Amino acid sequence: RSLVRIASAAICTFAIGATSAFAADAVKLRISTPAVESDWHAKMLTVFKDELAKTAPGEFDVEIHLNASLFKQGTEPAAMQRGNLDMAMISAQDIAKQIPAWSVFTAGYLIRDPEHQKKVFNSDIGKKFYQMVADDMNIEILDVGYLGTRELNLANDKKITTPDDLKGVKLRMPGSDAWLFLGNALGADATPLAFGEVYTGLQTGTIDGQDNPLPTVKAVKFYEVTKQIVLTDHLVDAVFLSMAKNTYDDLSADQQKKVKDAAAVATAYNNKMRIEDEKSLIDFFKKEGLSIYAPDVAAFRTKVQNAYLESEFAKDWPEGIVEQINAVK
Ligand code: KDO
Repeated sequence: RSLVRIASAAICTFAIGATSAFAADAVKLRISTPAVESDWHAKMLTVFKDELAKTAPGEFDVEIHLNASLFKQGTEPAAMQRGNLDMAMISAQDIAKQIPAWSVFTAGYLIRDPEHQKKVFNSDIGKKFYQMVADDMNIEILDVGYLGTRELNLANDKKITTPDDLKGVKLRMPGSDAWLFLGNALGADATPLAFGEVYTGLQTGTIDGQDNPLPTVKAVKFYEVTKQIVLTDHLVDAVFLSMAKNTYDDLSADQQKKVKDAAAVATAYNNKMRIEDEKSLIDFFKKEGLSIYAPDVAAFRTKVQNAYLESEFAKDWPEGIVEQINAVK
């Protein structure tokens, strides 16, 4: 009898041990982003986490760090490369710092709309460019998400119609060459500032304006400290939900599939919500007292496209890439 008792106690201990060992074995996925909680791409990370909890219960421990609380904006790729971070939503501008060919996706007025964006990255073009990131940066892109179409958002109400009207306007851009080039190409004086400092910068007047997609202007409440939105539509922007390749390569084939599937569910959610929001937000901003201007988009497009084609960036673009991107229908 006592032997049976000892045996069952041992089984019990083994069972408890097995359960806790399983939990400790869950793959920790720490994600860092500058996004604020109410923005769609932050919510998309919760969708990713919830989806994995459903499809691979107990296998992943997803930790989401918002507001750049873990890593500064733009330092996420290096953090993943050093093995300090598992996941992030990186930008083409981040990637272009290490892979110059990627600067083609930082060019204003190239990607036409969210559907074109999705098609381009799902095509052979996307495959080739994702492979460069895997090979040269040791980062696996899981999927592309639509960050929105960037518009100008200025603190004063001096009407902006053409690039000339932006002369001398201190336009905040995220801090990298590719971003600053875009701000200057629009006709403004581009000023680098981290995302988390933009609200105060607008409030105190250290900057005259910023550019972001409308859902972000709402989520961060930039409308409280600005007076106008200029619908330039200058960049159909993307975020690439990515994983350190070392983390990705350590997963089983089944886990890799589940991670990619969860990323697809998450980006689909983000894209749907963001596109819906972009349609309805103009009224919201009008009610908040902002002027909404429809500028001479053709004038902005011509100036910006010429600036890119004549730029140093374009020298690093693969032969014929602009035509190939334009041809994706
Ligand atoms: C921004 O700093 O304006 C930007 O929109 C740039 C994007 O690449 C991305 O980093 C985004 O901020 C953050 O995710 C915050 O929304």
